[in-house]
Amino acid sequence: MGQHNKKTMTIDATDQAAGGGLLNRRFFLTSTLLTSAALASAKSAFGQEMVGQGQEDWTLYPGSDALEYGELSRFEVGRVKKLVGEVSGGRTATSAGRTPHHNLMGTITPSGLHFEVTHHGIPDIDPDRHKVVIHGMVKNPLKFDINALENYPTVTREYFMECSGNSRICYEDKPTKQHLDMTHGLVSGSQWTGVLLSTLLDECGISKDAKWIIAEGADSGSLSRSIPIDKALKDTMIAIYQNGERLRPGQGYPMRVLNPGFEGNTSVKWVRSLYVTDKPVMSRFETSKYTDKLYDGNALQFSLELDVKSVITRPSNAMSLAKHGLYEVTGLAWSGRGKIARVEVSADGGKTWAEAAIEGPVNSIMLTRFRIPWMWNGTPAILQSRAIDEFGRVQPTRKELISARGNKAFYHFHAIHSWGVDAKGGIEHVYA
Ligand SMILES: Nc1nc2c(c(=O)[nH]1)N[C@H]1C(S)=C(S)[C@@H](COP(=O)(O)O)O[C@H]1N2
Ligand SMILES: [Mo]
Repeated sequence: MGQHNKKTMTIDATDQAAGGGLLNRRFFLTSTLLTSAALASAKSAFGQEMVGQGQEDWTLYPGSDALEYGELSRFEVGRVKKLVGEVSGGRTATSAGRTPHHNLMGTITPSGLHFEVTHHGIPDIDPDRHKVVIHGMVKNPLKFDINALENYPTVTREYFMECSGNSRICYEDKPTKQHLDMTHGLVSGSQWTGVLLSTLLDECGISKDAKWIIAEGADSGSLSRSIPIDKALKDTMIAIYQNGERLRPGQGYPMRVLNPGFEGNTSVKWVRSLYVTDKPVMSRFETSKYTDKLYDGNALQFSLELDVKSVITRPSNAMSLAKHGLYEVTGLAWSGRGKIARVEVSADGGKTWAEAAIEGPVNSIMLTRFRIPWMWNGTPAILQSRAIDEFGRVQPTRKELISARGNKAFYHFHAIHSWGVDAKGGIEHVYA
């Protein structure tokens, strides 16, 4: 370690970090790779040699004008969310768009690719006619529109959002042929700006007997959820901006609740009422949905905090390995309780593990990117990642999770995910 100076493709014993070809996470820092593509040369406008550049069409004519709102390159238009609708009584009940993490890098999900779950459709809200009212066990009930909210001190923080139904397909008996968007597309990361709910509650003056806040949305089904008062006073935010812009309609325009690290359903979009009370409301979304059935048929309610979880996004099953050689294995890790402390990667189905490099700064309750070099020599492999958070919570194996949660479990799947790589470089979801 530390001995290698800019070496090329030679790998020795000190580079090996675990079985199956996983290399030390510092390998990329100390080595350069030989690229085999031969470089052709051309001349620039000023006559300099321009290695590897031809005189393509776009260099010969003026391009198009600037746009009022930028858009994707026309060569990138297929990189979209995966839409899934659930039909009930002849109309779409729940509709979801899932983030294609296999196409993305970094930790901020572009707003247009942030996952969306809507149980009653996306309302078309005029911000001049929308208000949120804080009432119930308070001294002064108050109403805020978006302009009023903007006059309060705001905070800007990065948080992931995850639906507790994310990865539920992985509870099923057989691995899925669907891509990463169907197994892990209900989690995204954003930079959110808004007003802390504690700031607003402080102005309303809540009763000392207050225990819950019932948040209700202005969508046609008035989705409502009960938020424990401790959470509301700690870090719940009324978000009005996402990644520097006003919220997108699908994310709750013009204002939403954001409960960092809690299951996504509690982050009520299009929020219009915050009712301070001493008991939970027992709404449809905390009784018939978003509860956890146990072995004995009883159900756990209010399992709100999300677990520690990770997934390898590249390589994954929407792609294949074209040739033997050096790859970067990368993915995302997150914890509903705090920071990711460590991520380990295995190429042999969990027999041996190597520590991945974590790309900082690591934010609390936010997606964290990890990466590790991997030399694939053509032998079948099983790639896995295992996240550990700052509280020592370790992502379990699928077997461990199912034996702890029971076979009736549906939400909060967070076990280690396995990608099987065959001798031809094909990649499939497997259970290992
Ligand atoms: N009013 C309202 N809020 C809602 C929903 C909804 O259907 N209506 N869906 C919830 C669910 S199930 C999740 S997972 C998150 C998703 O937030 P996002 O769509 O911004 O990713 O919003 C929650 N808030
Ligand atoms: Mo959800």
